[in-house]
Parts: sequence; structure tokens; C-alpha cells
Amino acid sequence: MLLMKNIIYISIFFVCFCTSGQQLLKSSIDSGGDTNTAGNLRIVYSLGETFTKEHEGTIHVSEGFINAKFNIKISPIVFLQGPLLNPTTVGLMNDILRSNSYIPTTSPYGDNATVNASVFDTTGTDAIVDWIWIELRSENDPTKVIASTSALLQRDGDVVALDGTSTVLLNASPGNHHVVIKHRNHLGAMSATPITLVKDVTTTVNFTDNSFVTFGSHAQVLLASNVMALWTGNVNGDTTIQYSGTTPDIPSILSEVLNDAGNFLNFPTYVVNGYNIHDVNMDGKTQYTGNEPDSPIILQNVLAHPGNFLNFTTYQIQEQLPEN
Ligand SMILES: [Ca+2]
Ligand SMILES: [Ca+2]
Ligand SMILES: [Ca+2]
Repeated sequence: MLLMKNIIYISIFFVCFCTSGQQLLKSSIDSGGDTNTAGNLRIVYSLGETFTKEHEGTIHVSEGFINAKFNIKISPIVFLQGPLLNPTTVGLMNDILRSNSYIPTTSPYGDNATVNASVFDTTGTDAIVDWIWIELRSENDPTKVIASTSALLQRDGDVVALDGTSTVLLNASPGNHHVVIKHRNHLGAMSATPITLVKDVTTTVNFTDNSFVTFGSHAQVLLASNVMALWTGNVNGDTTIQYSGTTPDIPSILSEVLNDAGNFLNFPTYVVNGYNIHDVNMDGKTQYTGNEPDSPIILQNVLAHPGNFLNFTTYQIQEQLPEN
């Protein structure tokens, strides 16, 4: 009788458990899966991965669906070379795109994030230079993006959230991750080693510090002021900066200038005003040749690159990310 009662209780429990069990929400899905280790406890969460073991070693639990929403606070600091070429204030990037109201309120990157136009009202040190892109990459496979977001870049290099001032939050599990910074016409860079990021505590990742080690070689340009910046001049959407050769960036600038609707007489000296990927120094003007042309900046970078021993004009500055 007692056994029968227990079976009934177990059955009731089982039915309740099944009917009120896991719900599959969009937020529950981590497309790639990941692991977390604390002491001798290791949690593996994934969707679509084949489990070969449910547990192993001391304790090793596998779960199908876990809502892995954490707030990783990260405060990257990065300089773009373009707006530092002729700085109006020493040590601060120019914010000419902002002061001319050229920066769009919708991100140029994949998440199409939007901001309130008022974030571009701030002037001075914390004025917004442009949109920027952050990725966290897997410790074990740095080609794999774990989390990513559009963010905003201040003149002093602070990368901030979409309100223009707050710390960036990323939805990822605490742990060791590579940090990648990308910009639409500069070459991206990644931390050479994984960086320990923890929940609810801000971690500063300073790409401008010349002792900060980036993946690959010469991922950034060393400026005269002894700080590092992302290389500018990748205007044709690939992963290299090239003046002349197989995939040069220069013809793309010329084409942009000649094809502009306002350039009736097809002058190569014509200036295209506005937010434009071909504007290498980010002064709000895209010019092929003339008073303030963008093309020579690309030549200067190619010739100045530490890897271009023989000063070839055809040298390619390759973006130093593991997938390239
Ligand atoms: Ca700042
Ligand atoms: Ca290019
Ligand atoms: Ca320009």
C-alpha cells in the first residue's frame, strides 16, 4: 500500500514537472553554446549541439536550455587614427562628423541600433566621434563571436553605451573572452589574450596603451604621441588597406567622388560632404585629390607600415583578426 502511494506521488510530481517544465523562449537560445566553470562544477549549455556525455569527472552537468543573460560591463578605450591626424585639441579625436550633424541615429553596423539624436549634443572631451562595434570572442576559438553590440566612441577614446555616457553592457557569460573593436573604415583589432570579464563589475580594456598586446602583428598604428590607434583607410569593405595593387582602396574614393550626384562636371577634386565610408580622416569631406584629399593618407599608411620593409606602394595592410 505504501509502495502504491509512493508511485502515485512520484507520478503526480512527474506530471507536474512535465507540464510546468521548461519553456523555450527566444532569450533561452544561445546559438553556439558555452561553458562555465566554478570550482569543480562545470555547466555546459547549448542548443543544437550533440551531447556525448551528461556528466563526467567530479561534477559536469549538461543542460539543454539556459537563459544565459548576464550583464558583462566593459569599458574599452580606443583611438581611431583618422580623426587624430589633425587634432584640434591635442590628444582628443576630432568630432567634426558630430558637429556637422552627420552621424546617423541608426548604427552603420549589423544590429541597426538606434540612439536619440540628443546624444550628439554633448561637446568637449566626451563628445561623440562616431559609432563603433564591440565583439566578445571565444577563449578557445577566437573566430567565434559570443556577443556583440554597437556602441559610441567619445573624443577621449571611451567606448560607451547608446546614451553616450554609460558603461557598455554585453550579454555573455562571465569568463575569459577576447575583446574585438571594429570601425567601418578602420582595421579592427583584438586582444591577444582572453580578458577576464565578470558580472556587474566594469572591466577597462585600453587599446590605446602601447603596452596592450593585440592579436597578430602591428594590428594598430603607433602614433607620434606614443599611443596606439586603429589604422584608417579601409574604404572598400574588405579586410585590407591598399594604395595600389590587387584590391586597392583608392579607386573606390575616386569612384565615389566622380559618381556623386552633385559632381556635374566630374571633377576629381570635387568634395562629397557628409557621413561617408570614403572619408578617411573623418572630417566630413570625401576628396580624391585637391586641398584636403583622403587618398594620400592611405599611401602614407602603406609606406609607414612597419611590415613594409621595401616601401612598396602595393603593400597590403592586413586586418589582424583570426578569421582573416
Ligand atoms: Ca570620456
Ligand atoms: Ca580595403
Ligand atoms: Ca576627408
